[in-house]
Amino acid sequence: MLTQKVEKILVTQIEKEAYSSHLYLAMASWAENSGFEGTAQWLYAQSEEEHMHMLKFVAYINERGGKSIIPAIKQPPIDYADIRELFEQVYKHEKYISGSINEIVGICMEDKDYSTNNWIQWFVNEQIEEEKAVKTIIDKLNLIGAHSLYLFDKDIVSMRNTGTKV
Ligand code: OFO
Repeated sequence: MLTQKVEKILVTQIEKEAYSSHLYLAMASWAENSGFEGTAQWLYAQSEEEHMHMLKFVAYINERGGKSIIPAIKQPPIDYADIRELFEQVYKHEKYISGSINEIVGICMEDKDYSTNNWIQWFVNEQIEEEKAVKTIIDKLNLIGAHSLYLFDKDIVSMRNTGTKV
């Protein structure tokens, strides 16, 4: 059984994961319309992954006797100045999500909910991987000039195709 505090923070996370999926979907659409097909593919895949994260929270809360609430999702930004700004926003968002996951760990410890603490560790590790992947992309962008963006975009596709965690 979940404590009230643990249930409340897990339900809040459903909305955050749903928004992540929505945000990356909007970014994918922007990238597609801006000619960055590889980046669009990467972002569509990220959006699906975030949707799966949301479902994990829904299932876990219900399994543990809580009540999952499916929230309204706010409108993500429509436009970006350029591809660099887009990835900076992804990085900022992932760091924000890592902070939320850490808060969940904190509440689990306070309420001595060691089962949920154990369950949430998957997300702790996932966030390390996601932050690392986005940081790698930003590092690549910082190394190249504008004329090389086409090659960069192809490189992002290969990151997905070779199974590099993104
Ligand atoms: Fe960005 O990964 Fe969900 O939690």
